[in-house]
Amino acid sequence: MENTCIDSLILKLHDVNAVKFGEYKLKSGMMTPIYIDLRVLVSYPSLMNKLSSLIYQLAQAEQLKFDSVCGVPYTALPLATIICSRNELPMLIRRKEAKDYGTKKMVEGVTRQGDTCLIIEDTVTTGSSIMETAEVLYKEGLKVTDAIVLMDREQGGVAMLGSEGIKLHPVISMSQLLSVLQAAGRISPAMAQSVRDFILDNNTFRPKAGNGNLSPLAKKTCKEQEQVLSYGARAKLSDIHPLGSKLLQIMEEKKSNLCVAADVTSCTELLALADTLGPKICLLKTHVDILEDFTPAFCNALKDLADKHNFLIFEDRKFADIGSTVKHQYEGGVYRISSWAHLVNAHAVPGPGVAQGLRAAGQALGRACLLIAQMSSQGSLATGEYTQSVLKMAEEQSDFVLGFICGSRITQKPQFIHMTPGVQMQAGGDGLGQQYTSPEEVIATKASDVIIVGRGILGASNRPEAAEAYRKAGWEAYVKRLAQ
Ligand code: S5P
Repeated sequence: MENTCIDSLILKLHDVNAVKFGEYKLKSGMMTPIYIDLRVLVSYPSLMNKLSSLIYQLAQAEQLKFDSVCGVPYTALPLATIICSRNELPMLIRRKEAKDYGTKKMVEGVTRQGDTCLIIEDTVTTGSSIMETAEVLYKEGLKVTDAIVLMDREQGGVAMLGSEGIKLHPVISMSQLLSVLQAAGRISPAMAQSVRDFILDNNTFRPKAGNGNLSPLAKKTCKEQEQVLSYGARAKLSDIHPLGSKLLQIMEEKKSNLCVAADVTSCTELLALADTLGPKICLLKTHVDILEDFTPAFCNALKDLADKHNFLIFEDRKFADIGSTVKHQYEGGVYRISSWAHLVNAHAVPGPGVAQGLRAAGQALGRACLLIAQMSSQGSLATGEYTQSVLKMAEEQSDFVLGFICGSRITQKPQFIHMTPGVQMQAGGDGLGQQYTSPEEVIATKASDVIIVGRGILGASNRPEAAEAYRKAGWEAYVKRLAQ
């Protein structure tokens, strides 16, 4: 392919504002100095034709073998249409939503078991959109070996798709785009460098791993995977949730990443626990519905202790209903959870509406929620693709979701706080499905941020002493992780 031809198309893309520089907020909430929006192409037919030709030329130059072509909806759909129409290639259309009548097909067009389909995409960051389309095609019995992308942001998409058996062929790379625009005087060397730094710092690919039920996504030590930031540094990130920032500050100040699971059944015992363990913890987790003598006065007393000892309150309610219902459950009923709990958590099973419902009641009060991405119990169904979908849901609602309940770090984005239950000094279980991992393993190896400990402390003859041992172990593991 002629480089000069690509160079002039890059300039043209800049002319039509398909590539913009400045401060843009991505869906994830992350700020980016470069924004690529190829949706505008439909208004520039001649540019569209040229780019489609380039894509097809690349398929030929790479001698790709395929029986049909599918564009990732929606932006790449017209590109695929032009390529298929011009070169008389069979095309497939992937539906984003199944029809609720008739065939309920997710793919339109003729599919034959074992055929190979070439995927076309406009821009790739993580590679997840191509993967989603590939998964729909796999369900139809098709194979996907290659994909072509017009613009690769070089943030890990090639590696991620490669690890899933799909070779990604970029027409234009981020590096090429930056050097052409810089050479043409469209952007300053400083701007080009700031974008390069951003791209380097925000590589999204993490190799998959599989050491046990709770760590399918992060097996390598965290240093190999991420630039490890201290809790204090993360508290100051521009895109962090204010409550996340507050929690990280508390952790840094109190040198504690310990959340105690105060699973006792009397208010008096719980308040006594909060008072004695308060100085050692960053977070106190409650199950308010197991209290036998709950009164609204208890909530006020707990709030006072949270202020006195500088910890946050996390009601482990695990909401799991439609938005409207969880809103009522959160702000109403006997417990009026939103009035006293800084944090709550939710299952992602109902879809994004669950966080929307909680946000509707909690955001104005400065509250936030955690999504349950993985569970510590044996045979948990929250693994693999489910966990990935939870991550996506959190990224889309990062103004209210500040982190996860999980077994190991599931994203390198430092604004998300990872909290891990099922923690005891000794490995083992409780005979009812709970599985325990040590503080060291959870923080230093699985790169989580907070250890949640219940019976490891509650079952000890001296609870404050046990809490101090867990605080120390969790903190030392964190210091070790920073130093790795
Ligand atoms: O996957 C999970 C999620 C949670 S929130 N596994 C858990 O054990 N939990 C909670 O953490 C559980 O409800 C309990 O309150 C605490 C663990 O308590 P422990 O006594 O087993 O340490």
